[in-house]
Amino acid sequence: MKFRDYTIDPAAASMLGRCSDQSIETAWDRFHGQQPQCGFGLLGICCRNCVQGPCRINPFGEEPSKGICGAGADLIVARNLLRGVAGGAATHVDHAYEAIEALELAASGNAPYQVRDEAKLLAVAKKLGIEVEGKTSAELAGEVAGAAYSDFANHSTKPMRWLTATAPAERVATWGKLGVLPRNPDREIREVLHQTTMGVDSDPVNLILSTVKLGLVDGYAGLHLATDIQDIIFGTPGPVFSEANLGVLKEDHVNVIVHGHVPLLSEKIVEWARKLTPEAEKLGAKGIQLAGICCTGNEVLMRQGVPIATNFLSQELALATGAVDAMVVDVQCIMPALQTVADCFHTKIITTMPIAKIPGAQHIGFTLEEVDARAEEIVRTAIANFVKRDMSRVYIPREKSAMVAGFSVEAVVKALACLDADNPLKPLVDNIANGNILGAVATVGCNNAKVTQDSAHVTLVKELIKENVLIVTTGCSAQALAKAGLLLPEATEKYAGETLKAVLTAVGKAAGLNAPLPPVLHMGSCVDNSRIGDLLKALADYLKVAVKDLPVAASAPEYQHEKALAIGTWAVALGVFTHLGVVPPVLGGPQVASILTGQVAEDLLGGKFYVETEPVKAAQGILVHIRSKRQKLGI
Ligand code: BF8
Ligand code: SF4
Repeated sequence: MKFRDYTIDPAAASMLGRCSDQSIETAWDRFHGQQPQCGFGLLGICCRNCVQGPCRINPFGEEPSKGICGAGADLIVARNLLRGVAGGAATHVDHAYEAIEALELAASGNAPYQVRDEAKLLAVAKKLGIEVEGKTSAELAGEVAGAAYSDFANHSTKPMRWLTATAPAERVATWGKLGVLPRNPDREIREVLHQTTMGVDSDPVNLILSTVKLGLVDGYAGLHLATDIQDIIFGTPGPVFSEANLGVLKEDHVNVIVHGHVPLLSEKIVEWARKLTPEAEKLGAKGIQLAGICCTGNEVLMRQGVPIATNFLSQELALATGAVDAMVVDVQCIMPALQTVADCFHTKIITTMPIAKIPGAQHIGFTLEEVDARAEEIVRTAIANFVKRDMSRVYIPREKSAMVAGFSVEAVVKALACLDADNPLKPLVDNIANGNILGAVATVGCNNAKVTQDSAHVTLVKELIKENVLIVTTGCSAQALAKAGLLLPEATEKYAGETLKAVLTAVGKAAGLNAPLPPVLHMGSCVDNSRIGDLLKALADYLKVAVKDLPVAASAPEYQHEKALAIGTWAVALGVFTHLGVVPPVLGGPQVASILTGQVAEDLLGGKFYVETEPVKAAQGILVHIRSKRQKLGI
């Protein structure tokens, strides 16, 4: 069946069959409609930065070798990449900024958010050097929000405070020497938009350094800031049981899907869905079934146990079940095509953010101050829409997989403390040192229509855990692995190498689970890649080495978004060997490509990009890297 080439997810494959029968167009159809894709674009050598263009460079060494202004291939590639990374960083920074606003309003009692995690508030305040003694949590929350704002109001040349408070000291020194320490996130994003316009920077190397700087903006003013503040407001996740895949939707329930990235609204929707369940029952539903897609889904999974409906590439397929009464979207990764699919059914798409509207969708704009009223309105709208559902057109695939999620660093440390209360990281480090755990790999990022959905995530992970590599995961990668049943103790039994299995079994037993820990630990949404950064820092500090010396790697096997380029750049800047399973649009610039994937990046940063589209080969490349790091550490 052709849909097997499209996805390895059986629920998605069966929905694709239904869509085809009903002439519902999906991203896969449009992907085929785009073939062949533009070779200049794929190589990154098309420039539209001024209206003399577009200019294209001949990739075969013939003319034209320069744009009208004289820009060559490497310059065009470097500028395009930097703009992409700036776009990615802007999303995360904007997301984090809203979280600060919510914390500030919570502190002043002007919005219905609270400090749910006092311990995290104290930890964040202390890392920022804020005096905590004798202060109420509202005072402290106000000061932490103030410290976050101060980065955005930094008009000096001092580096961002959130970065210097969070990043390993060795890294801060390295980045300082390279001149890439960001000052103010807004200023850096503005500056690179300036830098990349026609007739400003024509030095590809200088542009790459700015790309690294923007990666740091992403890592600290985006990812870290968002996670830190969201944990303070909504709580730091701990282990939670849930389910993933379209089978979580229920025929006899009001089905509401939350999709996007920002938990400030979706957390409230969870609250209101619980409160308004009797209203749904009055209309004949058995209850309200919430489910998530993309990172808003991960946020409410990690903290509330809300199941995952599906991941990025199959978002339209969730609507094609005909069973979704409302899909509530905020920002990022929301396909514009959703409304077209919703129009085939009774489904309401509800947009909620001023910067993310969809023609034809219902807009219920939310503000932090009035979030409760809007969340209530949204859930009531979904309930009212339930009665309009045409049950004869409902088809919900049965597939769903159980999973364990919620592995914040705090939760991992707590589980390890069951083995060694005084020194929780010791059992982990000892088992890495003695080779029971060969290393650790973070699989992150998206789906991409260029890759059979979920196949690269799942294949890569199975190859690695078989070789005793522990996996941590976030984003749509985590959702792919959840659907494939890899976030379960049974997956340890079935797929993990013998020594990894023994370690996970011992930790699981000590933590009172009566089963091994899963071989893949779900650490959250894409902004929660910050948690992986924190884990690496903790391990490096414990071992008294730099992050770049650890036997670890990162992988984005099926990434699509500019955000993934930004996160990947941050990972490389941290010193992490970072695999990309989709070729980034840089190959048309040989100098740029060789800097990013070669010795220069490694010499300057300790990390580099590794591009390999075949997941089994990618796993082998990652294993070679991990083994070489072990050898250098003498373990
Ligand atoms: O921020 S993994 S498809 S949902 S971009 Fe988007 Fe990619 Fe999914 Fe989360 Ni991350
Ligand atoms: Fe062409 Fe230069 Fe304008 Fe780009 S900036 S479109 S290369 S003239």
